[in-house]
Amino acid sequence: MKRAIITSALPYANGEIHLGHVASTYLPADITTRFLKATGTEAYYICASDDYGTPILIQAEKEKKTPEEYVKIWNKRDYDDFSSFGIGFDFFYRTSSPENVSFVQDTFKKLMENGYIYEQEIIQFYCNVDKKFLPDRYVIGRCPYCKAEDQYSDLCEKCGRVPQEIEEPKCSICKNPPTKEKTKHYFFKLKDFESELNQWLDADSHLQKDVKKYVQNWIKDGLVDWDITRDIKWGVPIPLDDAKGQVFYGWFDNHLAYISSALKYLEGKGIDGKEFWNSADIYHFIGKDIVYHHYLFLPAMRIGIKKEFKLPDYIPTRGHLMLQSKKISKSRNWYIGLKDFLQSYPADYLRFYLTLITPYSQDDLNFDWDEFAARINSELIGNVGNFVNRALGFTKKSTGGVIPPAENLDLADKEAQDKIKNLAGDLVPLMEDNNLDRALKKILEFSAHFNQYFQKKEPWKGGEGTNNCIFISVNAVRSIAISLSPFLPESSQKIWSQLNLQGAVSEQPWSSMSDIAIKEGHMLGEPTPLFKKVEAADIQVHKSKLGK
Ligand code: B3M
Ligand code: ZN
Repeated sequence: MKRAIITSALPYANGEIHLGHVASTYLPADITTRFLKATGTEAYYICASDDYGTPILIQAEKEKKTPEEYVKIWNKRDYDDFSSFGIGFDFFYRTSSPENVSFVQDTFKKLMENGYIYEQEIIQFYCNVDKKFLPDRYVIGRCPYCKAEDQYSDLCEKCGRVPQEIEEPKCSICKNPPTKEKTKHYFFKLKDFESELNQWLDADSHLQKDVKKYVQNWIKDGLVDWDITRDIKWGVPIPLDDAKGQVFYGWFDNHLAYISSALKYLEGKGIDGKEFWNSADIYHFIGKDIVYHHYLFLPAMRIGIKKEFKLPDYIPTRGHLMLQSKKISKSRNWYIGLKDFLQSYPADYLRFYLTLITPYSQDDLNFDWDEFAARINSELIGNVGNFVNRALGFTKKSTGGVIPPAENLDLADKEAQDKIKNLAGDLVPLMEDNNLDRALKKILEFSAHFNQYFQKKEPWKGGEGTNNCIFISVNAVRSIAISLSPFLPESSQKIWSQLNLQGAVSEQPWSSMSDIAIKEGHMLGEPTPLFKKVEAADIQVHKSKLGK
């Protein structure tokens, strides 16, 4: 049996999940996991909240909570929001788990034994009022490049650059100018891995070519070693006596939670986690902003511990979601929270629309309210919903829901049957190559074909081909249910129930969508409309809320 572990970038336990998060990462990972399960792969979808880092500590302090309390709230909220969106994690854990903490510390010790860690004194901002070092977001000031005021010392949000040295620095807590103090930090020798990283990038044929190319250009320009130390209290403690309470940088520990969480889950099931990991296909789904970390830092660390855990096979990388053609921004209220969205529309509407607009590439995508309404109304409801309801409703009306026999197929019937027989095979390469948008469009073509077939056959006239039309159409509805199951888990199960078929649609083998499995004499369930139209007036309201 084939095996797979699927992960998606770990959400910071620091604010709600919004549409930008799910489009590029969680949804494609979820669809892929469901597909792999349907094709008989022993696949597990593992995720966790990313609990450490200065922004989280600062926010917890502002809200007068301990960081532990603070991340616990977001861990639960994120998981709940994902679940209402139909994201079916097999396990959702946290980077602050005891298992991850010890896994990170062990990994560090191994890297040290293998000669990839060194110490170096650096100069760091220090606040004499708050009596602490001020890494990253603890310092604000003027961007030396674009001169924007009030930017963080580790990232200018205006121009997107990482300031070498911020101008007129201030402590972000008390606003006083910091001093500079010496501190000793541990560094990871990323530079040592240039040639091995190149080899791995060359050899892994599943990685996207364009991403590979720019990552290899970075390597050509020369990599710099990573400062993996932070002088704060919130993080994985550096397990050395002279580390003076320092912790690891969040990007040192977070991706190790892919492994530690998988081990925890697998071992809970009585599976040898390491053996499973090393015999599985490893997928890490990410957005393009964290390419550096996943194509360089993560594999280098795995190589550094002698590939005790194998490197990723797939790192599906997608672009950013724009909203009404503008960059998503929480502070300008130009964003849509996942929870809010799901209070207005079913999860499957969003899954449908986002899948259609999200290619397997670095291109940015755009959520547009009017386009959302148009595509739900015409493609989901007008095409799929219409065919399913027509085929099942007509059968119910004309035969009481009993499937009649098929005999003497004409050309159109045969062509229709061939479509059913080819569907699973047509979809497999698209799904395997991560072209989920194209796979969904194929299913829509299939449904459109059957709408036309039904229309041409005019079964309501009760002519000769009526029984064949019913028989084949109902079987096509079954194929649609199975093929849509990874994309639209809720709606496909509804279709399945209306067909009165046993078990869950998600448990059906992928290839079985191409069987003519509904036989003469089968009795249908109760056909009811699957979807409700998206109203233009509501869309106006949603649009008017943005930016306010
Ligand atoms: N927590 C979120 C981000 O930068 C970050 C991902 C961690 S993946 C190991 O998108
Ligand atoms: Zn700037």
